[in-house]
Order: sequence, then C-alpha cells, then structure tokens
Amino acid sequence: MLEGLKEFASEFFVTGDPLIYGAMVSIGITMIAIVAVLTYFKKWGWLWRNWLTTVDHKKIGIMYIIASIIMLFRGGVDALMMRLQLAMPNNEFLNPEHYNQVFTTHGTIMILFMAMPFMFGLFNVIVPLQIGARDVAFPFLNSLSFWLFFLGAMLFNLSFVIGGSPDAGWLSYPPLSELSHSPGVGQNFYIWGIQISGIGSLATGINFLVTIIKMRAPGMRWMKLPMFTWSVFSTCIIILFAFPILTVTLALLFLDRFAGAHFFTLDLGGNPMMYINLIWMWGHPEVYIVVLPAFGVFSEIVSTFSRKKLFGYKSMVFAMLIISFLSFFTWAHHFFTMGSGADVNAFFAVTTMLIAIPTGVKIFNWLFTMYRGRIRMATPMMWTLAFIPCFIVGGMTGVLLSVAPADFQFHNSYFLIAHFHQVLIGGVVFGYFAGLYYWWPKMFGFQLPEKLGKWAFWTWNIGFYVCFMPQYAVGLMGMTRRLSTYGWDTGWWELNFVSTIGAFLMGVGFLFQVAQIADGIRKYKTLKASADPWDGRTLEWSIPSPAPEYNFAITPRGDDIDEWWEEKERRAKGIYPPEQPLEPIHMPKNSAIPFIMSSFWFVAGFGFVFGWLWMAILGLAGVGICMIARSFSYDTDYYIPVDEIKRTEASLRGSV
Ligand code: HEM
Ligand SMILES: [Cu+2]
Repeated sequence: MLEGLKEFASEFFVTGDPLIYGAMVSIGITMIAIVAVLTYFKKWGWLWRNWLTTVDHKKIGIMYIIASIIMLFRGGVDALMMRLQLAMPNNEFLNPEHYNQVFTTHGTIMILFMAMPFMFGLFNVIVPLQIGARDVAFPFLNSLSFWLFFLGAMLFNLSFVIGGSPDAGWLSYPPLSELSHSPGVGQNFYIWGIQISGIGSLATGINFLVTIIKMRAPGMRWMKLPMFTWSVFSTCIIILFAFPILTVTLALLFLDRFAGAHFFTLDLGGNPMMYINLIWMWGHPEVYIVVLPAFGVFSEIVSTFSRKKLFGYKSMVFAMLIISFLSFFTWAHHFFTMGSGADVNAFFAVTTMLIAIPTGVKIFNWLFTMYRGRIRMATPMMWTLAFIPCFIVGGMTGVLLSVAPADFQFHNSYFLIAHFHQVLIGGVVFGYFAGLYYWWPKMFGFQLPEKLGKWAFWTWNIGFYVCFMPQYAVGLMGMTRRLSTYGWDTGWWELNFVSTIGAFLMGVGFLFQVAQIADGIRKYKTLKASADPWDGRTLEWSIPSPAPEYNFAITPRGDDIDEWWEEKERRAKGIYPPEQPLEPIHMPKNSAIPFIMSSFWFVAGFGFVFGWLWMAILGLAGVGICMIARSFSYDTDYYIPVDEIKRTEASLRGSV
C-alpha cells in the first residue's frame, strides 16, 4: 500500500531537480500565506462578492492585468534561467531536457498567458468607457471568459510541479508532440491549458465585437470611434477567424495522442505539415492580435500628450483593417525552408512585405501628430517614444526575414529570436505598459509615482538593447535557436554573456515597476487622481477616477472624434449641454456560475491530462449542470436607484 502510494507520488510529482523542489516549497509557502492573510483579515467574503463572482467589466479587467503581471514574472524567470544557462559555454545549470521545457513554457506563457490577458484587461477596463457604455454586451460571458482563461493558465502552470512540463516548443509541432516522442503528460497540459483558455479568448473576441457594434453612445458613428476602440475592433475580427482554427488543431492533436488517431503522424496517412500549416494559420494572425491594441494605445497617448488631434484618422483606421486582413495571408513565411516550392514562397514573401506598408503609414501618422505638438514627457509618452525606433528596427529585420531565399540562412537562428523579441517586447509589452501607466489613474483613482517609473523605463530600455542587439550578430555567426549549450570554439560566448547582462537589467526594470506600484499604493491618499489627470480627449476621462460601477450617470453623446476634448472646448466658451434628469440604471447581477463552471473545466482538463476518464466525465458533467443552472436563473439584473447614483456621484466628484 505504502509502496504503491510512493510510486504514484514519484510519477505524479516532478522529482529529481533541486530547482523544482525549491519552486514547490515556495509555491506551498505562498499558498499558505495567501490563505492565512485572507483568513486573518476576514477577507474571504469580500474576495468572493467583489471579485470572484463579479461581472463588472472594470474589475474583470483588473483581474486580467494582475494575472498577466504574475505570468510576466513566471515567464521572465524562465527567460533569466535560459540566459543564465547560455551566458557561458558548456554550462551545466540546465540540462538539455530541462532547457527544452523552459523555452517551451516561456514562449507559451508569454504569448498566451501574459500578452493575451494583458490585452483583454485593457479591453475590459477601457472599451466600454470609451464608447460611453455601461458594460459589455454580455457581462456574464465576460466573467466566464476570464475564469476560463485563468483556470486554463493555472492548469498549464501546474505541469511544472505535477506530471512534467511540455517540451516541444511553444507551438508544439508533431512529431515531437505526438505520443511516440512525448509519452509523458506534458503535452496534454499544453493542449488542455490552451484549449480551455482559448475558448475564453474566442468568447471575449465575440463579446467585444458585439459591444462595439451595438453599445456605442448615441451619435458615435463608425468614423467617430476612438482609435483604441478601433484597434480592439480589428483585433476582435482576427480573433473571430483565428481562434477556431486553434481550437480544432488542438482537438485533432489531442485525438492523435489520446485516441490513437493519426492526423499528424506520417503512418496511416497523416501529415505533420498539416499541423504546421494549421497552427500558423492561427499563430501568425495571433501576433497581430497582440500588437494591434498596442497600436491603439499609442494612438491615444500620442495625441493626448502632444495635445493634438491624431494625424490621418481615416488612414489609421484603414491601415488597421488592412493589417487584419493581410495577417491571414502570410502564415507560410514560418516555413519557407520546408519545401513548398518557389512560387508558394514568393507569394508569402510578397504578402508579408506588404504588411510593412500600412504599418509604415501608422508610424508616419504618429510622427506627424507629434510634429509641432506641445509634448509632455510623462511615463506613458516615454514608453510610446521608445517603441518607435524599436519597432522600426524590429520591422526592418522582419522584412529581411521575409525574403524567402535569405530566410534559408536566418531560419531558426538567433537573428530570428532577436527580431521577434524586438517586436514583441518593443511593440506589445512596451505598448501595454504605456496603456497601463496611461489608464492607471482611471482604474485605481491614484497616480503612480513617476520617479520610480522613469528608473523602470530606463533599465528596461537599456537592458532591452543590451540583451537583443548582440543576438542579431550571434545569429549571423551561426548560433541556432533552442540550443541549450555550445562550446568555447564557437566564438559566441562574449556576445551571449553581454546578452545575459541585458536580460538581467530588464529584470531589474521589472523590480522597479513592482516598487513603483507598491510605493503608489502606500501613498495613494496623497496621489489622488482627478477625473481627467492627463487632460484627455476621449469619453473615459469625462467620468470620475476610479469609474463608478455604472460608469456614466447620464449616457453621453459621441458626435465627435475626441468628444471629451470638444466638450471641454465648448464648456470653455460657456456652452453647456442641456441638463438631463438622472434615471435608475439597469445593471447585471453578480454570478458564481462562471467561476464554478470554469473550475469544472479545470477538473475535466486535469482528468484528460492524466487520462483519468472518470474525472474528465465528472468535470464535464459539472460544466453541463452549470449551464442548466444558468438557463434556469431568471433573477439576473437589478436597478440602481437615483438616490444612490446621486450619492455616489457626490462622493466621487466632491459635488455634482
Ligand atoms: C523579458 C525579456 C525576455 C527575455 C530575456 C527572453 C529570452 C528568451 C530566450 C533566451 C528564449 C529562448 C531562445 C532559444 O533558445 O531558442 C526565448 C524564446 C521565446 N520567447 Fe522570450 N524573452 C523575453 C520576453 C519575451 C516576451 C515578452 C515574449 C512574448 C510576448 C517572448 C516570447 C518568446 C517565444 C515565443 C519564444 C520561443 C519559444 C520556443 O522556441 O518555443 N519572450 N526568449
Ligand atoms: Cu508570421
């Protein structure tokens, strides 16, 4: 009995590596600490009522962002471990198998569990406010999407201490990811973690499409939409077409592994290239999914901090829509070397290069907006300015990679690693940081202390170039990606060593940000933000910071681009909008079902990971029961009475 239990435990838990024992202990301690703090301060009820069951889009947005920052930490630790391993030749810090796991989880987590939720967090917090809405179109679904994402991410992260991590790269190519090559449970964690959270992402895409189509303030015609909202709209179109491909691809891979199908193995008529095409039909648009909202953020910030209308509004909108369309016609540039032939390669090389045109249009528009503007150098603007040169270099190396014959040289080298980190960090991460700094006062009602923010900015930026510039060079010298170690005779070690120093500098930048937030929280009373701390232009700045749960006491109008800016101009001239009476506000009620239903998905996913059918069925049954329970619940909304609105407005604004 005891022997059996011991054997089970040694299979079930990941054993044998001191790093992982350390991680297990720290995870255990953190869990105990969280439970202890919540119990000591009697916060369980608060947590349940205000957060776990909330359908308020602003709170859901905040939860997305917190989860994303935790994942940035996890993915960042993975990155530092890899850089430590590569700092010196013949290093033995990570063995090859462990190195494979680390780059796989790093890539997966950064893209799916850091960038995606950060983006969804910004969508949630800002889009309804920008379009003058009280909520998203489907608040219940919104909460369900969050919990699906969150529990999917937790399932994926569990692989690290239970069962073993996936190690076939962030896109899990067969045959490496097939049962014959990865017999453990790692790939199953990959499939189910992404599958569960991916369904949440698809639902969020649909939710925001409908929200933007249906819930805009009166007068807000399409060509009056704020630019961030436009970027969200084009992103959601891509999500709508791309994510179903991911869902199906992962389902087929699961059938291969679980039910002995052969979609992607060469025996019995399958073909791994089928998988590679499918995964990049999702994977390439995915990189535009994460970058377009960053473009939206930059557009808002550039015009606010230059105190000017965005230059070329219409061309910005069309550039964005063209990028969403073209993003679906470039996927094969990820496998130019796999023998598709010259014509196919030429087609995909040209479509890839075409994307540089609308992107260039956008960059020029931002520059023209700044031209002769009265620019203010607050942290959101600094991140925006840092993005521009970074993205230009990243974009140009991207064009180099898209030249199919040249790609035979660059392919899978460190040149590629440097290129995509340059666009993903310089474009996506810097963009989301800029957005977080910009909208922070709106989210939390206080300003972040700028000084630590500037330290964070400089360490991140310097660290970035020190880390990735040497990688272009070492890539051209022949160093390939996913390499766990190399010898002295290669001549690569100096560049790698420098690169590692840069990576740690970025880690320091992250610590500065944590310190900045902690400092802000400590002093939040003295840092209280007004409704419109940056002298903003769009509707979110017309309501108090933080926004009340119903957002707008009176539904605003959206007749102009930069409606709030125009409104301020009108008020300066003494023209005030006509008084409108307050009316009771219709709001959705909290619900526990999204959290419970997603937990059942987690149980089902865990069952599938280990092939325990009883558990999978139990989980799916729970999901079904939750759906039935939801369809029978009629008491799903309430009204906020006028008195309460008056009181809230008075306390938030000082007066009404
Ligand atoms: C913060 C600083 C970061 C550092 C120092 C870093 C470092 C690294 C390193 C050393 C690798 C492995 C290269 C190899 O051996 O092939 C890697 C791979 C990767 N990184 Fe990062 N990274 C960082 C941030 C990010 C971010 C923000 C993203 C995405 C949003 C990202 C996405 C990826 C992906 C997709 C891979 C490929 C994984 C694979 O080969 O399967 N990284 N990174
Ligand atoms: Cu691509």
